[in-house]
Amino acid sequence: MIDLDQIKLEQINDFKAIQLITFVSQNNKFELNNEAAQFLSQLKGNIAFVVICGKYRTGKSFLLNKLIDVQNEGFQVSPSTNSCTQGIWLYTKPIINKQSNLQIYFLDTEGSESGVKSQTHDAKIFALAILMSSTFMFNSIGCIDEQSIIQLHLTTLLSKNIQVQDHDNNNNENILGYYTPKFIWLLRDFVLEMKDGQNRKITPKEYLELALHDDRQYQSENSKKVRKTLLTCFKDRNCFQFVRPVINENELQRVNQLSNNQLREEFQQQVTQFREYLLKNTSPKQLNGVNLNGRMFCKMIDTFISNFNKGKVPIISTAWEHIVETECQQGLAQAKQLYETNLKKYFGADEAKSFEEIFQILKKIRDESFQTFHYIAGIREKNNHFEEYKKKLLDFMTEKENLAIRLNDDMNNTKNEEVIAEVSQKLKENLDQETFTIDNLEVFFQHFNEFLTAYDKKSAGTEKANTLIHFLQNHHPIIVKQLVNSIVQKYSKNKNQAEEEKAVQQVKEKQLLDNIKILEQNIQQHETKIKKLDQDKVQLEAQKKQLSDQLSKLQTENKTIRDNIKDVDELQNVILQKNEEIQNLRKMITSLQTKKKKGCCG
Ligand SMILES: Nc1nc2c(ncn2[C@@H]2O[C@H](COP(=O)(O)OP(=O)(O)OP(=O)(O)O)[C@@H](O)[C@H]2O)c(=O)[nH]1
Ligand SMILES: [Mg+2]
Repeated sequence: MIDLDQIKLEQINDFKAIQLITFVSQNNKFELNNEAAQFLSQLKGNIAFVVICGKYRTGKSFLLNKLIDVQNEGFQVSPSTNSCTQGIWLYTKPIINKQSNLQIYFLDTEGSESGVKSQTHDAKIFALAILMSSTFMFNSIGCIDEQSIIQLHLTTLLSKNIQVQDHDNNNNENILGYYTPKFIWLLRDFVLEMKDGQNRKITPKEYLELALHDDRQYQSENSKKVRKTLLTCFKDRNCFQFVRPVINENELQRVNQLSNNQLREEFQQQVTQFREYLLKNTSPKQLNGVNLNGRMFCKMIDTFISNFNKGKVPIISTAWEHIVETECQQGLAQAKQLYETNLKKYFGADEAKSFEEIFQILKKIRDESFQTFHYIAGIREKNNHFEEYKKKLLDFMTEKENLAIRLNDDMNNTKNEEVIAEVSQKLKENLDQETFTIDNLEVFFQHFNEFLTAYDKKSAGTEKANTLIHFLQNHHPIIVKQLVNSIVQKYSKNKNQAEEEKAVQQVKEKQLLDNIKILEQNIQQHETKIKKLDQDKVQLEAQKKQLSDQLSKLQTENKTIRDNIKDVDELQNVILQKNEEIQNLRKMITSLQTKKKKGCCG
């Protein structure tokens, strides 16, 4: 089996016929040609396939060349009696319906009944042709008669060579009708006038219908069976007639070398009309109601071929499952590729992104990838493989997202470290210089706020807070220590001052006490002196009294003396002397009194 995902897509510029399916007689196997698979896998948009089948040497390849409007570079046409076309061929140039943008490709098949290959082989080619067609053309020479109908006996083998489901084979032929293409019978060298039983002119389509519904008794069982199968399996039927392209037998042999204007005008017109019909009436190739792209078409053929090669009958439902799974795989692969490309595009630069930015980008590329996946894998909602591959994609994207966030965080962390080093410069300088004290806390907070604002503005990423916390954890001991130091310093300064003042006070108190003591001593001394003075006063007063007494006595004596008048002068001197003594004593008393007074007050 060809791994379609591994096929390298190349633009095929030159149009040519390429072999699509080869039959390798040595091992009795069909092969899907690599070049054709490569070509088909890159086809985008709506595509359709018109396939021709029929007896060998009946001008099939030649007619296709005329429909594509190519000559030598078209399908191979040989003048000999030997079977020419082998296997199934594809022409790389389509005819295009510009309105519906449908590319219609032509497939040429090897002629049946060549005698070289078995009927089983012919039936397989016929079955493959039916399975590949959007429009199936059966080519025969002359009118529709018993002989030409029997040529279509391969249709009766269809239900043996194509199975719709892998179970319930009873109704296979009827169900097959839903999977078969449009059927067109091409009548070559047809020169007769088409008329019904009542001799009325009829269209080729009516002619075909009459032939298929003809149930006259003389028909063979084989013929009846073919008619019945055609009516059951092909619901959409039509018929086209062509005159011989040239009249001259010699020219007919080299008909492929003739230019268009050398062909009969009627034949040219019929070709043109038929091409127009195909352009208008061919539908995109579908399976299960879904338009197939080139890759899906390729996968379908590949599955059918491998079934035949294994000796099995191709099962449409199995082929469909393979197609769906291949598309899911393809959807997953393309979505992953797009995701990786977008990741590189948005996260390729060394520049870290902000938290908000990264989430916006991741959402955008997640959506884009998912859309791609859905576009390819969602060929039918809720197909059997969709959810499984969707989960694979989601897991893949989640893993990549986590990685992207981690890488971005790493980038951010490095950047944030640089930012924090830059914006904390001023704060650090002040800390180093121990500028902050308990008395200028507002300055500290101002610096700190400036630092926080600048960091918040310049930093980025989910880990920005952690970087800040880490910084603060490292620096807060310094900040706290410095502030505590400043508090300690302030209070220790106040304490010293208070102690000094207290000491001075104590000295003063001591001095005061000492002074009081001295004063008390003085007072005591003075009191003692006063006491003494008092005693002296008493003594002196006693003395004074005594002296007064003496004076009185003396005065009395004086009087007596005077009376006695004895040595008055001497007595007078004594009196004078005594007066002097009295004067002295008075002075002493006065002085003592003064002293006492002072001692009381001092
Ligand atoms: N009578 C008749 N002969 C034709 C017509 N077109 C082509 N031929 C002749 O048939 C020969 C074979 O033509 P091809 O186009 O190769 O026929 P084929 O059906 O593709 O043959 P295989 O590939 O062998 O099956 C040509 O060389 C012509 O001589 C036609 O419309 N009528
Ligand atoms: Mg041919």
